[in-house]
Amino acid sequence: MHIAVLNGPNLNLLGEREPDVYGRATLREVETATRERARALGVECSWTQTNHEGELVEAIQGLRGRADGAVINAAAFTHTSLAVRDALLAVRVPFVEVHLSNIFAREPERRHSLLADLAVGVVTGFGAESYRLGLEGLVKHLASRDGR
Ligand code: CA2
Repeated sequence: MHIAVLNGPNLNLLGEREPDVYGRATLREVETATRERARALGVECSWTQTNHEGELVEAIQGLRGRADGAVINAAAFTHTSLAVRDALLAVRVPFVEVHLSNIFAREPERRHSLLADLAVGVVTGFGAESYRLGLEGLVKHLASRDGR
């Protein structure tokens, strides 16, 4: 099983600023922890971060036939991008939406996701742990769907 983890804009700054909102872990540390969990679960994991909407769209298009599922933190594009939504609708790869912060406890414009209704589930507000929880939920979902 191959799970792709996709990260959107500004997440490369993680750990450098706004630790009260996003925690102290760097994106590299979140990646390491997520890869370790993936290895323990026996799944392959790829990791991408981009600050560009078109690159995120292309990364999603590239999931077809390559990944069994995806863990996606589209960051601000979660709230704004019909292009990211359309790419997810096109590829129909099962995904879990994750967020470090609890988007429902933040400004009104962050409380709506253009992606969530397409997701298997959403994990929001557990800091770096959101990625691990999202990965575990997705792997269980895929395994039970495939009768494993
Ligand atoms: O809580 C999340 O994971 C978010 O997806 C993070 C996005 C934000 O736009 C979403 O509403 C919620 C922002 C990622 C930017 O991360 C930064 C980290 C450190 C310093 C500045 C930005």
